[in-house]
Amino acid sequence: PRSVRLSEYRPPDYLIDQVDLDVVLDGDKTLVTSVLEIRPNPEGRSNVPLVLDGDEITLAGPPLLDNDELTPEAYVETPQALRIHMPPKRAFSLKITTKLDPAKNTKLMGLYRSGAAYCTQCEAEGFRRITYFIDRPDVLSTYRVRIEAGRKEAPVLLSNGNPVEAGLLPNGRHYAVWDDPWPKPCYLFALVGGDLGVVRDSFVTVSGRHVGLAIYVEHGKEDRASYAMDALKRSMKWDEDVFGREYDLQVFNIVAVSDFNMGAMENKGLNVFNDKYVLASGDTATDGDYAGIEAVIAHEYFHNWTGNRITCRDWFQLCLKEGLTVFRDQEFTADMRSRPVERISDVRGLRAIQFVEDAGPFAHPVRPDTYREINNFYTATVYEKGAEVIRMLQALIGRDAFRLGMEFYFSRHDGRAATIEEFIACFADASATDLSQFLLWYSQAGTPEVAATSSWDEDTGTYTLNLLQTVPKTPGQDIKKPMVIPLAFGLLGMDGEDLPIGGDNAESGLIVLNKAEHSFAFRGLNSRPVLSINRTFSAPVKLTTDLTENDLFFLARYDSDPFNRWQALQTAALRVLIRSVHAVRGGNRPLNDPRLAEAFASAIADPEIDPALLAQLLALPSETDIAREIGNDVDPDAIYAARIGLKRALARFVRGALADLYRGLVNDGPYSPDARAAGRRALRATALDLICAEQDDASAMLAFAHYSAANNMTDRMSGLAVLSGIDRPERDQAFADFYKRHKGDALVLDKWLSLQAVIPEAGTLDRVRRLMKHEAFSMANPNRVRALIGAFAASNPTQFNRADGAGFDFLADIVIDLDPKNPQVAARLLGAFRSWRALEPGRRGRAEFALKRIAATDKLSPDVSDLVIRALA
Ligand code: HT7
Ligand code: ZN
Repeated sequence: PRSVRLSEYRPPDYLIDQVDLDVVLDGDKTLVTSVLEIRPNPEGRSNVPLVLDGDEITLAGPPLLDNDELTPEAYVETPQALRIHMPPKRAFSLKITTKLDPAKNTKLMGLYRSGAAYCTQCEAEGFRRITYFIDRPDVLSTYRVRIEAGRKEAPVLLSNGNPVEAGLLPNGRHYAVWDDPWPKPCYLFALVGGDLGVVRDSFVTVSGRHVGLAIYVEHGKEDRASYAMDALKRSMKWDEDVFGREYDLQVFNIVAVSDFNMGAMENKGLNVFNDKYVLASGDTATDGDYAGIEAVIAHEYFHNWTGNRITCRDWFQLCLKEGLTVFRDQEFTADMRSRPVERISDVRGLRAIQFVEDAGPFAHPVRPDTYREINNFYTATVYEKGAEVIRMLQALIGRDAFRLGMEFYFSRHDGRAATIEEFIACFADASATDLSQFLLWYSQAGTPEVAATSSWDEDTGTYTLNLLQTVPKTPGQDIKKPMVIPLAFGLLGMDGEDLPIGGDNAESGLIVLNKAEHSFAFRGLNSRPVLSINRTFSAPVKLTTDLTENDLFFLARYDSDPFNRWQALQTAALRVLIRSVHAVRGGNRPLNDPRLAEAFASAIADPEIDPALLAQLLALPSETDIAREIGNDVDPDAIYAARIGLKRALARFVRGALADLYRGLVNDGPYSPDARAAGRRALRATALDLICAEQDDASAMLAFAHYSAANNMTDRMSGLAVLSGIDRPERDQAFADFYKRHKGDALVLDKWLSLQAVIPEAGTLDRVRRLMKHEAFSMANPNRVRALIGAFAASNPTQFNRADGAGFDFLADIVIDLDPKNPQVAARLLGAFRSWRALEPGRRGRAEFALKRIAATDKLSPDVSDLVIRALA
């Protein structure tokens, strides 16, 4: 596929001010008639053909220009484009009709069928699969949409904006008309027609306007939509309170569908959701699912301003809406739940996925400057690192200037398609700061590494901190410039209290490192302090320090920043684990460190620590964390052995305290998904996991008892998750019981598929193959594919990376098979190869072989071919 480059951006030659769509939903005879009000763009080229994008579509007849049929010589049609050779040099209308077969659309882009509904997905380039159009985000139009369908087949007819008309038609058909007054790019267009249940509510905006809210779900699932509705109302209120953003239509509709390529989509006034992010009840969803629903509902709602009212000029600017909106949803969750716990879980996710992406063949800047397939850039770098960049901006200029900058952004760019430069200029103006160096965060890929070393002068009481930054090479970027790195910090005295900080630019507790190397001196101290740096993870960097392990345990106990208490324990544990991996590879037993066990014991004994935070403190770094820290010549089996070995040693040391903790957290009351109750369940699950680390008969019994006693899905799943790692009869018994209980409930059975896919045992690949034939699995549904195959590839490091290469071969077969049907989902699976070069040579060779086999396959989609090319480059 051809590359698109940011440097080659040109404004569109034509603009489309108004779109009138008439959609007749009728199975394989579905017709879409669009009337476009087009005019030459004064900022574009003149006297050039009008080229409308298309993708796998055909015209039902000749186009009409100002109501006159075009002659065959006046235009050319291909499935990829409709070209009008010599359009008028004035405003004109163009009428186009296309014929579609939604049921045959397995790519789930454009207009397709999901269960009892016709639905659409247009971001990034799906609108061109519905009708020919100038499919780019800087062409903004108002839309009026008439939908017609059979009344029985599709009693619900929805589109963007406000409902303006509806009525009955002969032959059991009916229609509805929707009008969206807000100009939008076509990627925000949506339409739904189907037989769906609905839950309704309402919201009164800050200025007193009444908004009708509705969530449409599969019939019979209405009672599972109440948490999503509650999250929606809280999101609407929060955006008014915190960002001064009011909703701007008479209705806000959400539709949950079961076939969806991603999580959800922010179409104006008509969000379409993967049902996984809408449906929840205590019996079917875990606390994690509830948290996911809250975050995704908020995220899509917040797009109404950051994405919809102000959109992106081009797809290179994707982080303009996505990074900013992730930042907003993370802040929302922090306000709704525990700020430190949210920060820890966001950072865990960032490191597990984005840091790995940034260190491998798929590394790219937060704002990429070239792409072959835009669908491959909906990445952790654009989303999560994009959010970190916004958070750093807030840290650098302060909260007040940040809010003012956001106000500038909303007022300057409302109704427009903007760029990162325009966005950053708002904050430069609001803070009177030069942010040109800060822009490097958008253009330089790779995770910066900061080395902090210190010296202490007893005579003068001066503590000197030296900071050195380097940014590693990434594909296409060998030479890097120093970045602006805001590091929140504190110095702890011997009693564990924060010392008042004097000295070089340190009054605010923030060091801004903007050179390759810089020293900061702190004078007038009585004794050598202990440094707590990158508090709250103020910058997304890899930090190394000269802190001793005793310093780390001191921080774990006393740091006033809960994030860094957690970080100190993680760092200490990682040091032990890495030494242990070397020991295991050398044929020795896994290592442990009694000081770590003591730190665990003292955290458990500390009544000040809330359960959700304690659960995080007691969770060891993941296998991915360890692999990332090791960096190369990675042996996943040795990592697994080191980690389980340490877990067992720690659990033995604090066994009594864990048992008390586990017993003390039991709750027989009714299930509530609130953060406090969820935190207690999370801690109880962590305790169970540690107690059962031996994976012996007693562990199997306890985990089975936990599973059996559960009165909600969270507890049931934590029991089953622990059991899944224990090869005892109770495991199969519990899996069979779970299936019987939830047979027919696809979303719940996804959990069942995933847990089996991540069992770290040699038989798992065969189990996955067997499960692919199970009635609970379907290759046509993205959630099922992700639950079974995605979980195996992304979350089972020992079995996906099997030394014999069978895991890689399996995934390659799946990708090759799925690619023609759903290239987006196939390409996403390839993410599992994001760090294949870091593996030890044997596995690396086998991964390369599998990737080359995919690369050699005929007729690969742009999605898959782009990724294999980059993986192998
Ligand atoms: N903006 C949405 C992205 C999305 C998407 C992109 C490509 C293909 C299918 C898709 N479905 C949704 C979701 C979001 O970030 O809010
Ligand atoms: Zn988004």
